[in-house]
Amino acid sequence: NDDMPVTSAATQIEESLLIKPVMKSVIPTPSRIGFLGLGIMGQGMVMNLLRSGHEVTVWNRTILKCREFVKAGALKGNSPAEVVQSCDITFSCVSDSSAVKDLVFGNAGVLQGISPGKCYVEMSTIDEDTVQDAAEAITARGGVFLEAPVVGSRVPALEGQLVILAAGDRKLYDDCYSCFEALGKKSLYLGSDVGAAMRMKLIINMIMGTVMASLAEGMAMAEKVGLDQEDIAEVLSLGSLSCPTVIHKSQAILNQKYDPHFPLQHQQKDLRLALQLGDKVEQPLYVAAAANELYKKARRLGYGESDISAVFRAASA
Ligand code: NA7
Repeated sequence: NDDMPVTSAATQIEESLLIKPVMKSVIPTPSRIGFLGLGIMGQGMVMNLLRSGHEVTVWNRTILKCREFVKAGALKGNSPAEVVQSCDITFSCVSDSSAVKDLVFGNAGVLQGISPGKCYVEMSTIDEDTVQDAAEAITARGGVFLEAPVVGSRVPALEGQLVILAAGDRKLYDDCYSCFEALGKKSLYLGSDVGAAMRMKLIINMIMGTVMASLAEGMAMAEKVGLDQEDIAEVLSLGSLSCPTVIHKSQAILNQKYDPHFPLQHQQKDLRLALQLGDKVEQPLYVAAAANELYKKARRLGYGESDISAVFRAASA
């Protein structure tokens, strides 16, 4: 059924072979690094930490995903608490606020491994309240906290080309220098106020989500008025809208290739969280609110785990 999300393992492997991590001369910190969450983002990030010579201990809820990383030189922890106990700095990158709550406050969770001086860096994109609760609980036990959500999806994660937005403990930010060098092309410290980096990240992803939704509607309308989508994609690529998102996502729509670079359900989460933030400060968000509905519809159609470009399916339904 060609209406169903397409995720071909063969094409993903083919694509992975085309990815060339940017060669960097990183001097790895001697600190022991922990990493919780080997999803699309975590996988690329851990590979780049290992490649640059960091000692990394990994944990993932689905244990099987650790195997490839152990083969590549990682150590394996049996629980988040154990990783935090055995490492100096532990990073986490999991799906959403509820995953972070499970990870931090759950049984054998991060909190149980925190003792004075232990450092924890939250890289998932979640709501401000949750990240602040986690920060409070960790610092109350003598731990050190930094939030560091990232801008970029699967390919930038694999290539070490993310943009890291950080807020919280300044010394911990400095101590993460070699890790951030390995993971990204730029890191920004936005101050000691935990929440500032999440706010920045949500605004960036709100813009991304509305641009993608608009592209999807344009491509859907092209079809309805008898235009060739390929021509629309070409004209877009020649004009001032030519940017990696518009180029790659119009190709994804043309080729009906929705293997996840940025899962659609995470984009909808980010729009939802951005709308909540707008609500808090009485900022009208007409365009983002409309885009959010389109992503909700795409989820309903079964595209939650597909790439955000599958929002086209909701626009063209
Ligand atoms: P993915 O590829 O959807 O991966 C999600 C990860 O989160 C994956 O490792 C999951 O483990 C893990 N997860 C989900 N729920 C839980 C709970 N309850 N407890 C522990 N671990 C959990 O997401 P991405 O890598 O694309 O994105 C990660 C974040 O970066 C997200 O906030 C984005 O918005 C930005 P699993 O393998 O399913 O056992």
